[in-house]
Amino acid sequence: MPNKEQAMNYVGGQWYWPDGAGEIRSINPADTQDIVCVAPESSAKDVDRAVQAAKKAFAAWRRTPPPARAAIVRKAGQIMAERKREMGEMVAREAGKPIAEGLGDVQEAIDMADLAAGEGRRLYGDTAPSELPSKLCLTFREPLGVCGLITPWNFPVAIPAWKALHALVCGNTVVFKPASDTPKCGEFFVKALIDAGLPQGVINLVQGRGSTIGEAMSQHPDIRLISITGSTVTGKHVAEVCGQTGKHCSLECGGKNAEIVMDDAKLELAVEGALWGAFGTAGQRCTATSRLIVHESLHDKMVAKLVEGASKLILGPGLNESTDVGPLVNESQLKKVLEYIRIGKEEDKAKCVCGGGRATGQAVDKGWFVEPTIFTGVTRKMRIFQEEIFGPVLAVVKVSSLAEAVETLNDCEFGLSSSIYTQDVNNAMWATREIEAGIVYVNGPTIGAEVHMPFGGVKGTGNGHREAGKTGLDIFTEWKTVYIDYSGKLQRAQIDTDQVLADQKESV
Ligand code: UN1
Repeated sequence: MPNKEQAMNYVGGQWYWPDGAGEIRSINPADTQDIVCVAPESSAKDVDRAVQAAKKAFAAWRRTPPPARAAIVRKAGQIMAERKREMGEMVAREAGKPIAEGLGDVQEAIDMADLAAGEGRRLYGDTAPSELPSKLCLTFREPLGVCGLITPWNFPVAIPAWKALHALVCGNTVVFKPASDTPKCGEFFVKALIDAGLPQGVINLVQGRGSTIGEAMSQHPDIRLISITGSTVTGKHVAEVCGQTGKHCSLECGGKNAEIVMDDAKLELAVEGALWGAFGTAGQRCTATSRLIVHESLHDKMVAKLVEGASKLILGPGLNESTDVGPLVNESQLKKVLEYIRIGKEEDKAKCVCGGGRATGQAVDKGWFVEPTIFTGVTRKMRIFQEEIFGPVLAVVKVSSLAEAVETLNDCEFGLSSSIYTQDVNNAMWATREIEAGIVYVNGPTIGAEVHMPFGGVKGTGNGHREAGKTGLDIFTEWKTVYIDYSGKLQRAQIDTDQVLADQKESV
């Protein structure tokens, strides 16, 4: 293929293709004949090269005043705003998202630049009194060093931004591995930072497979933190390796998010929320609605409206303005989702009331499209209720009370996002307290997180960290505690404190 577009590595300020590296093809999932680019199958050697560059750059970057670091991040945000259309179109082409969602992805990165840049003038620490006279206690946030960032294809600009922009403002240097399905989007993101004036070696981009590059990053002794968004299986493995090599590790893994609809809910609103939550991004969001828990009094009406709404959704390439639902990202994902649909059809009592197969027709024949699919009669033990499918498949469960609804929602290994539709504030607040999830929406779908709020989940979804928000800073910094003694003598904590009180009494 002459003149084929390449997505290269960027290390120490140089773009390069590793000698003899194999090619990973980035394919437009809506038209598998369209090869977006090829990326190198980099090796552990490339990871090491990137880590050495990041280590070298760290010495100066950590001493750069945070407002100066933030100025570059702000500029990168402005550049992404200028390139929003071009980047959004690349998201639509490479990841298959409808163009409005592609633009939303880039907007989320711009928003994140705005948030992270502001932190350059905060990064607040604490001051505290000492138990001893003429002594002062302070805390400072310090960068960790080289951070390894492993990101998914489904938010190929936004999630790198969540991770990298906080990491950089905090003074870390970065080795970034984008998903092998979306190397070009990863490159576009890095280019915005380079063009904003980020010094050489501060961000390094290594393209390749997770099994090689992610593994080499997790193993590397000079990487201090791995932050990964991916499947629970991969996340757990990375956490194990990080444990063995003494790294920090922040995990953002699977979800099986549910929308609860109570008997007093505004039905149209709940239906709209479920359609957007379940079929937006073709169900390929960590926050997608994959379970719908409906009060029996509304169940039949709601299912009928959902089926009507789902069958009206327009499937097609993301670059078509009229598309509502794009393709699945790759062939193995297509096979996995179709397999789950097959399992659902065979599961006891579950009934496929909408979709249920690969989509066909002129607009979709060239790509990996699956029909928006709805199962009713689902019960808690079923695999389509319990397991993350990451596709346009919604499992509907009928319940008869709020307590049963919440118990049903919680009966699952994941805990990322959740939602409840009700007009009753008491029920909403009770559910908000009882739901086991990192995010709860009241009268809104399970998707729609904003960058200035903490993002993450409980149980199998993560390991206690929250990205974005102000909590993102905790992932990318360590605390340094400083005591300043200006008494001019040795003062012993915990021991001389009695003497301090005695001296105090004497002087009264
Ligand atoms: C993800 O699903 O991987 O709330 C991230 C949302 C988006 C972020 C989702 N703002 O759905």
